[in-house]
Amino acid sequence: MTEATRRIPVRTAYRTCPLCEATCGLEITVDADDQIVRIRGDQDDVFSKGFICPKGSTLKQLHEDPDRLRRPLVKRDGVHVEVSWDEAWQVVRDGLAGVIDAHGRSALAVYMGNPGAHNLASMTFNRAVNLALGSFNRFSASTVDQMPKHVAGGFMFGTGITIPVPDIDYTDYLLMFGANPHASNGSLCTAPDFPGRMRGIQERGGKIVVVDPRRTKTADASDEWLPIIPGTDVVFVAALINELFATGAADVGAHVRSHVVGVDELKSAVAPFTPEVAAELCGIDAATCRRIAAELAAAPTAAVYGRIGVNTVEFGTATAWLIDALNTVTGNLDKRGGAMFTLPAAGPVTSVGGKPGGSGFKIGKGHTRVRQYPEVFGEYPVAALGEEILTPGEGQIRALISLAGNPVLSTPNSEQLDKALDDLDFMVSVDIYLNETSRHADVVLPPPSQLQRDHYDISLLRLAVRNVANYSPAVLPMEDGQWDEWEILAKLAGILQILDTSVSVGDIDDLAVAEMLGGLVKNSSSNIFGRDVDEILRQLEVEGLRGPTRILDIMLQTGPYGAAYGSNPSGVSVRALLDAPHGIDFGALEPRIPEILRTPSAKVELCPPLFAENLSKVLARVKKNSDDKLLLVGRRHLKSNNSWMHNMKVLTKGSLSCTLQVHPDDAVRLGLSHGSPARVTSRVGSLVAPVEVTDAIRAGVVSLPHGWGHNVRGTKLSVAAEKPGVNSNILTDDERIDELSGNAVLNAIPVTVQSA
Ligand SMILES: Nc1nc2c(c(=O)[nH]1)N[C@H]1C(S)=C(S)[C@@H](COP(=O)(O)OP(=O)(O)OC[C@H]3O[C@@H](n4cnc5c(=O)[nH]c(N)nc54)[C@H](O)[C@@H]3O)O[C@H]1N2
Ligand SMILES: Nc1nc2c(c(=O)[nH]1)N[C@H]1C(S)=C(S)[C@@H](COP(=O)(O)OP(=O)(O)OC[C@H]3O[C@@H](n4cnc5c(=O)[nH]c(N)nc54)[C@H](O)[C@@H]3O)O[C@H]1N2
Ligand code: SF4
Ligand SMILES: [Mo]
Repeated sequence: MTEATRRIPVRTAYRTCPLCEATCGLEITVDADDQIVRIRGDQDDVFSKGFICPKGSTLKQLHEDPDRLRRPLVKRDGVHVEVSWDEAWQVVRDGLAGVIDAHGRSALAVYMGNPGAHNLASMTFNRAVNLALGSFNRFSASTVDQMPKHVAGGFMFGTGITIPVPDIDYTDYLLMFGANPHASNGSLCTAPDFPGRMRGIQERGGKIVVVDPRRTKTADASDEWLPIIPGTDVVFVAALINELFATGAADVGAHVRSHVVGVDELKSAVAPFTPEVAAELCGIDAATCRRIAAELAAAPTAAVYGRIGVNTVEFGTATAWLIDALNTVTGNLDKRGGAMFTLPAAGPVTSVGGKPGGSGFKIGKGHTRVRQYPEVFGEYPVAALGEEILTPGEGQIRALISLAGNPVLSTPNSEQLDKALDDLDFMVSVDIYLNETSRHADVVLPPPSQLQRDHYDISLLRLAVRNVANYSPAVLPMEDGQWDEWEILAKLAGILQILDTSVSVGDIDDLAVAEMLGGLVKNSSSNIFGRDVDEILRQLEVEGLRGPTRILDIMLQTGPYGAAYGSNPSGVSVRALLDAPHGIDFGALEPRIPEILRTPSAKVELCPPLFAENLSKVLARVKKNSDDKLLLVGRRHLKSNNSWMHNMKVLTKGSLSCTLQVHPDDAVRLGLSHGSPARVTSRVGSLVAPVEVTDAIRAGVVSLPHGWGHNVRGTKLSVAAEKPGVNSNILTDDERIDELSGNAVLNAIPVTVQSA
């Protein structure tokens, strides 16, 4: 008899999975001792309808993992030991005060990792930490990820978060660049059961084309695979647009015509990119390029979508821009079945009313010290973090606060960053594991497990293919003495601010709420404009809300479907969502232009001059690759999640997935055989990985997944250490970034490969 069958479930909880962007609803049964009995897909979830991947049910194993930290750790004589929270906070205060006394606040930095985007506490309280820092040294996983999309959206539509999503449930034609939703379950396109939704396109008689140097599962499930040379998509997309202009097929459509400017400028900008030029550089012949352009033009509706494989490259922003320009000139911007904008229940600013037009998107509010990289979307490129720590001089970073991040495995030239973290005077990690990054921290502050906190996907539901809201209260109670993640963040912010441990978490929470409500009652487009703040605070008190859930309630109530604290009794609030445990569906995406636009012109800027200028450099920089080098790309596996779920035995059992994929022709030429070790060397580093010979990759390209390399001392990851894999970011180059966004270049890395 298994353990699960012995346990008797006494209650069922519904909870959105926080592990990836798909936001699947989970049905979780719990026994009388608050032990998880079973986790499966929630059939009644309004969005995911029962879909679940192999990771979803491992929230149980994650919660029960003996390696997951329960108490704060402090490093003493090089070894981490458990201490009380009071002791930990004192060490935090003293460490920060020491660095500030010696070097000033410009020596402080923060790094925010990916799980923060899936976490209600981080979404509402990371801001307090950032503000209290008193330095501009903010870094995050966004610059190894989607920053190009923020910049493209910012200049084209007016805010960094105005990012269109492919309307996959209604489209007739999906053209995907550098995305593998069969492994990732989709990204910047929140769509639980992405594979099922792809099948839906085909069942409706539509077509899916995948552009990827690897023949992924997604490519296999599609109608056509175009094995492009890595790093060249910018040329191919420009050529598609050029071809549409050349054949007279380019047309933004009557529905947005009066709201789009820059069509002629776009036409000139892409003029050098003929299908013949694309064929030479991208490895996709001119006839195919012309045919795809014609298919896009002819399809009743079409959506073009690009993700990691085209975001983390040298021309990531230009590619992201051109993809949405392509959506526009095929008449598919803001049209059902095309590229559309979500109207989320909770934020951002474009969802709480207001007119088109605004101050627009700007970059360069500050510059990094060493290489003068401009600030983008409130932060600096994480590729520069290592050099900012290691390079002496005024403003050198001496202390780091790492919030839910593992940059040692996830950012470029990670051996350099590993050294840099060793060199710091003080480091704090807020993390559930002692891993490759947090092992450097003087203090590690562990939040409770994913099942012990309230959840709402603020950021991912802003990018969903339907307008959906879903709130889940914590499934399991906290243990005695545990600190919730928002309390940790608020306390950290308070200590940063006044360098005193007596600061009260409740005061910081109250301050944040007062500031938020104060702004809303003065905003004439808000649904609580002119209302009395105290009256609303009293309502919140009656509901017994505090922390992130109180802030969420304000966002929901003042959002587009909001209850507005009594003015719209049938509207949405935390209470309303508690009464709807499977979520509320507000329907399919609806057109939002011009209301959503916040550019100074109040128009869609189809050809921002900065982007056109960047595009003009492409042909000089994107060269044919020399024959002695191979191009390294990354990949994801369904049962892995960036760097941090390799301690779950249920996910890592079976053959090791951290292999170097090599095409059979390259294997023969280089004398490599399946399973044998190969040495891979780039400008910055070298490693040895086992070879996987496969024809599911373009010749001349090799692939390693990221997030591995768990064989370092001083961590507590007993399962992951058994199958450590290698860290692919030893090979990626911190000196190569997309100059418009500061995004790291993680794909199309020139490497040499030899038998080891
Ligand atoms: N070569 C290459 N590198 C890549 C990529 C690639 O495609 N190729 N992808 C990039 C992308 S898209 C991303 S998003 C980044 C990710 O980069 P990071 O965000 O730096 O790394 P993660 O692996 O997500 O690690 C998250 C950390 O948060 C901890 N954690 C998990 N849940 C919680 C929580 O609820 N609270 C707290 N406080 N901590 C938590 C984990 O233990 C882990 O230490 O990696 C990037 N790196
Ligand atoms: N199972 C699982 N799911 C995840 C994650 C995970 O680690 N594991 N991570 C989550 C995160 S943080 C993110 S950001 C998303 C990312 O979600 P996706 O963007 O779907 O990421 P990948 O699955 O890495 O797919 C990227 C694809 O780009 C291809 N590629 C590489 N270089 C190029 C290029 O130059 N041109 C083109 N056209 N293609 C290229 C790669 O071969 C790969 O197939 O996934 C999320 N979901
Ligand atoms: S697809 Fe993503 S959200 Fe859904 S169960 Fe898997 S990890 Fe969780
Ligand atoms: Mo990511």
